[in-house]
Amino acid sequence: MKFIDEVIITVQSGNGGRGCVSFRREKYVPRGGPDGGDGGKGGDVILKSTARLRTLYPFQFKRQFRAQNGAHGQGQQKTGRNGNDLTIEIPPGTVVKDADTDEILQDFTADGQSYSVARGGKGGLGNARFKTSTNRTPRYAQPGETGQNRELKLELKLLADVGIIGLPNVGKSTLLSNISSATPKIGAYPFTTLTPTLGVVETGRAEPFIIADIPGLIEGAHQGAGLGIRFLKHIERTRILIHLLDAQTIDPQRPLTDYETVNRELKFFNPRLTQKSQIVVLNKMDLPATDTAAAAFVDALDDQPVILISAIKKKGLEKLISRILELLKRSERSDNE
Ligand SMILES: Nc1nc2c(ncn2[C@@H]2O[C@H](COP(=O)(O)OP(=O)(O)OP(=O)(O)O)[C@@H](O)[C@H]2O)c(=O)[nH]1
Ligand SMILES: [Mg+2]
Repeated sequence: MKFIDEVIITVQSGNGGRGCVSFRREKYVPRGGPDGGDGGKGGDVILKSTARLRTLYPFQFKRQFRAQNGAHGQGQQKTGRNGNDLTIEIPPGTVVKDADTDEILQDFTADGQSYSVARGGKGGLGNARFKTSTNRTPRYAQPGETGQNRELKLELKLLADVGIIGLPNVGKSTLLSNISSATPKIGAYPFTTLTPTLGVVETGRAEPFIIADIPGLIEGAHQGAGLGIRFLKHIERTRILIHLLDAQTIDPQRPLTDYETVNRELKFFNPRLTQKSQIVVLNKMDLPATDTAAAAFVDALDDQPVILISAIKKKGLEKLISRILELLKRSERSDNE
């Protein structure tokens, strides 16, 4: 499941400050010696991975980065201040390439790694440095070194944070298409989705998250029925699952049948998948007679909260997204512990 986020940014490290040409002026010392200080070093541009970010989304708004220049040197041997380094945060999983050569500069695999991509220019030496026995009044100083300007390509292989599971035809792809940027195929028949699809959900409230719609599961999928369960490997690394059900196909007499079927297949594939946080969602609540089925389902499920939506009418989606954000936040905290 390849889904790559890619962005090109320009970084510029700070220029070094100019060295200063200056001579001491003191009472009774008509011709003081040179006292021009050195220029400060320009700031570096540093990339740093942080687990707080999951996408390259912030770079949609800002693509040019500049570290501070070093200050110029001054008289009385005053060295100019060094420019501040500029740290750019990127999500773990980002590969940084030189945009011109495509050479890989750094592969950020974990949280908290940093790498300097552009070194700040050195400060120029002030004239005080050039005093010699033969030249006691040097009238020159060095200019500061110019900072580096680089184009970088950031590439991030997206991993899904949230997986949507459920029987065929329950509306998984419809849900994906209505909350994310993805445009999966939707059809009024089972197995419309043949391969997993990823979408980015931009909520405006938090970091965007990645959601994966996977092909429908059916009873016996672990033995190869339908499309089988090999797609489940794509959700092994998600933080949470949305278990989507079609409210219209729920039999009020045995409301948990579909729900249990899917959970059973998950367990056959990998028992650890059943321990992931699941958000149970009943879809197609716009259809007639779904209220009764939903009530029976909620009753039978007992302690677990159930979210009711109509993916097609975009009803209840805000609530679902809030719940996802809440659980993602919680799972982040437990990752850091
Ligand atoms: N009435 C109603 N129909 C819906 C809703 N959501 C999806 N549908 C319809 O249900 C059918 C299946 O939708 P899909 O989104 O393709 O379902 P899926 O779960 O991705 O199906 P597979 O990919 O085959 O597993 C389509 O005809 C949709 O228009 C809903 O909220 N209400
Ligand atoms: Mg589908």
